[in-house]
Amino acid sequence: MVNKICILGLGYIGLPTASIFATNGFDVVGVDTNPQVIETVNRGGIHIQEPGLQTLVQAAVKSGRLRAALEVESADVFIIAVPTPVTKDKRADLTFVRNAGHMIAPVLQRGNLVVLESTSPPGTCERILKPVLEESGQQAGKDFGLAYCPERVIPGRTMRELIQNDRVVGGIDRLSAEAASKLYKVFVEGKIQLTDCTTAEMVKLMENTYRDVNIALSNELAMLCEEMGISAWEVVELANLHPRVNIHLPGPGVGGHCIAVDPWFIVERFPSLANMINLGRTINDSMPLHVVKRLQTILDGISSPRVAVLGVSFKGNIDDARSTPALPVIWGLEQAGIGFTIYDPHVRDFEYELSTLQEALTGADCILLLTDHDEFKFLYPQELGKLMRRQIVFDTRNILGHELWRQCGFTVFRLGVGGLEKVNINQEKVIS
Ligand code: SAJ
Repeated sequence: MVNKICILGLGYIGLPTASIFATNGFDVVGVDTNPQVIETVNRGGIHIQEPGLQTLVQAAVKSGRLRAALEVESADVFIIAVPTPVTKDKRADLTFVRNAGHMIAPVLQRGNLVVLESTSPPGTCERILKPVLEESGQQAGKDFGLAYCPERVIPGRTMRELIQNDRVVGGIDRLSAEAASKLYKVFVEGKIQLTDCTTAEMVKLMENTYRDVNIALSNELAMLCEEMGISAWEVVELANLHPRVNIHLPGPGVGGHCIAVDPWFIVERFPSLANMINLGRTINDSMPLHVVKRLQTILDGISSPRVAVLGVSFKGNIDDARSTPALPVIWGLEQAGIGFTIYDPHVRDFEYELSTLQEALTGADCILLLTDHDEFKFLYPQELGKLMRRQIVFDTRNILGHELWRQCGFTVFRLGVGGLEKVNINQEKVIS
């Protein structure tokens, strides 16, 4: 009988999961190493912006069923939802997972269940977490259950998707998988599929790797179309009319903490086998440089060019600029001696100074759009153009109304669309 759950890691997965279990009648202790997080949660607050989370945490804490603490306590179930970052040399950093195991081992009791949720390299449960937990003198499978149950939610829809999405549960043995499945059935409305730990670990990695490789295919298509003088956006749109085709969209690079990270966990384990996965990462990580090189061609002939960078978060309509492809693009501008200003309607915290839209555009020769924020779809080129020294726009997300921008005097370039207009800024437009 499960009454008490201890969740290690109160991040964008741990805190929503803790609040959902607490509001479903369990006593939940949320453990985090950050005292500010503990203080915030215990007063019913949140440190993560996620629709619906504040209400749930407030109710859970008020009911007395959710408590945050710095130390792990004995419980019936332990859920590990700690970060698994990738290092600079593209290796999985499992320090937090190991530390979680070492914190649980001293209080682990016979009949307990331990569930790892963090995205991890294949074999982490079997080879890393299991031995650490068995330092308790108990044996996984025989004395306590051990399972792997990854999340598959998208920020902004976490609360809904944690409940509605199907889930995969991998057990160190059948009983562990069934115990974990029974636990998640408390709130999961989707199907729960049972398998073993390593398969479940690989399922999570392949979900994101599929997307990364698909985006790399689209980015390679973009470079081909630039050579051919056609539009990759049109090719993707028309090819996806095929009922079994789903080509993703090109972009200036792949950011975020998942799609750009998870494939490396496979490459690290199988460097000589995971060739396509490795190449996908290489292609996506080459896009910022491709954008800078294309921009240099566009600005060729302009003395002391200045660019207004629009959007630096790693994807549209969020404020997260950590691991954003905009950063290597900006480094490229610096190396190419291209001046720049930056405007982002959502990001407040960034390595470079952020301007207002007006400040960013004033005196600029070219707009470089890097993030697909909805706000940018409603920019009015007539007014913006008056602020600029030259009216050029390089849209790497294909979200602007290009005909309107052209009618307002802009020369429009797009990632993945080549050869349509090679403009010598100081002379006549040359259609190649
Ligand atoms: N991107 C493209 N082309 C595309 C799609 C995305 O260039 O066609 C770029 C985006 O601009 C961005 C990056 O890829 O830079 C990743 O964007 P994303 O929205 O696909 O991915 P994330 O990082 O938001 O993925 C999240 C992850 N979940 C959490 O962060 C909790 C991931 O584990 C999920 O699998 C994913 O959502 C999801 O969609 O399920």
